[in-house]
Amino acid sequence: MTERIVVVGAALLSEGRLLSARRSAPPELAGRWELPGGKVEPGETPERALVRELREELGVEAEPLERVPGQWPLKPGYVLRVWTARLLPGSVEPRPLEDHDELRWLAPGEIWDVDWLDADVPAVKGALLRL
Ligand code: DCM
Repeated sequence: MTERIVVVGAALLSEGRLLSARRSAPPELAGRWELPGGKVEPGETPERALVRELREELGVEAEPLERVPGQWPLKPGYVLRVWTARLLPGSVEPRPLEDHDELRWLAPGEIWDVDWLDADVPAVKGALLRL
């Protein structure tokens, strides 16, 4: 049976803008933009993983809102699932603590100004419907 590793991504929304994060590693992905997130650990729910990854990568306290319908293949054995999310009241602003070297809040007209990872493009389109 094939293991399917779930990578969760957050479409973090604030004041009608979407957060994008520029990857600093690995070399083949560095410089491309993504929805922040990461792998779900064994025994962890995707929603808990999302909260953990946003805390680790961005230093924020956030909550998942809604699953963006669909899932998208990454490298073999990995699949991307995305939730919209919001910062909790009192959370600090996101900072690129690991994996990223720049963050941008994108207004609706700026969404396609950044070079999204291939897998993230359909996820971003889905998230935009909720912006
Ligand atoms: N990934 C992606 N889009 C995201 C998050 C991750 O395409 N929004 C990919 C990049 C890696 C894999 O998933 O190939 C695992 O991500 P990480 O290295 O962040 O754990």
